[in-house]
Amino acid sequence: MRGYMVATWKMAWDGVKKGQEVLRAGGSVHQAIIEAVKMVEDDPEYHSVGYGGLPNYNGEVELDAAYMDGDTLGYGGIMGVKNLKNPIEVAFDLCHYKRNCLLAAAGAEEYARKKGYAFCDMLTEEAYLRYSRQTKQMDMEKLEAYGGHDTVCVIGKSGDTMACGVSTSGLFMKLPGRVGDSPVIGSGCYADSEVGAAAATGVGEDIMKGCLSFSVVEKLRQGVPVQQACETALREHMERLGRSGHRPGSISLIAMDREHNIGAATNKKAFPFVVGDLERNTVLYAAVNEGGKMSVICPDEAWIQAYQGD
Ligand code: SD4
Repeated sequence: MRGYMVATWKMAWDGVKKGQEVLRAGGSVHQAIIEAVKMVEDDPEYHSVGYGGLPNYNGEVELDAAYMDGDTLGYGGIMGVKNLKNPIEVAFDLCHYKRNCLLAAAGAEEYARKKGYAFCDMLTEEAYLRYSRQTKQMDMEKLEAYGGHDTVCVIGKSGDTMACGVSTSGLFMKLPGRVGDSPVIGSGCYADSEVGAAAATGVGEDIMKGCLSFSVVEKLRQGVPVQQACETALREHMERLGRSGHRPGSISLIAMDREHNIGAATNKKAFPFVVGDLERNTVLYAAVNEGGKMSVICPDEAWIQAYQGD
């Protein structure tokens, strides 16, 4: 498949549609990506991004985000930030700087306040109820952060410019201060307009061990076709983790090359992703993994109805 935008999970559908409208109206690829991510951040229905994100062990929503401009290789990221309405805006802001482009916790919040970004209470009643039910059953000694994943990652291309934005509340019940792959350059995302862009969602600790987004982009640089680049990067990483005796959690990848070709791979059974295609349609696809053999399908209505995730 080929497209102008590709984004992780079914939840990105409305955002990709909005991003396409921005492009159609003459907006930049950066505006399109930011609008797409913000739609997911603002929607309380989605429990691992922005408002309504599930909290950490202390009941606080801690947010991570990143943005990479593939023309300049400018990279901005924030991590462990509380009560910031749209983390992606601040990550994008920071990608224009040569220094101080990755900010954590209080420092990132101070920067966002000074620049006038909106703050609000990001913990919804529903997220708090889920947290309360969970804490009753939990023993700190046995703490294992929730293994599901739904980070929103959006890659876009317009003209020759490629870019990528990522936003997440990380893993449910994570330890306070825990940071995953999402804001870490080359792990959660990477974009180089000369070559292509890639992004990852899943268990950050496992993704970071392979710097997986950078790994996919480097394969593109070597001339590997984009679908093969995603599959090979993931398979090699899984094999390496296997040799180390580590059993990784779920990992999924999306990528786009500079000819607008799109690839995706997952170690889950299925991983839905959304493409804003060259004919301006918004299309849901899924990478399906049957015993290590990957295929990309265009799911039918029954598949979509049966799908339980975000
Ligand atoms: C993380 N990669 O913090 C993120 C998790 C994720 O939905 O994808 N969450 O490790």
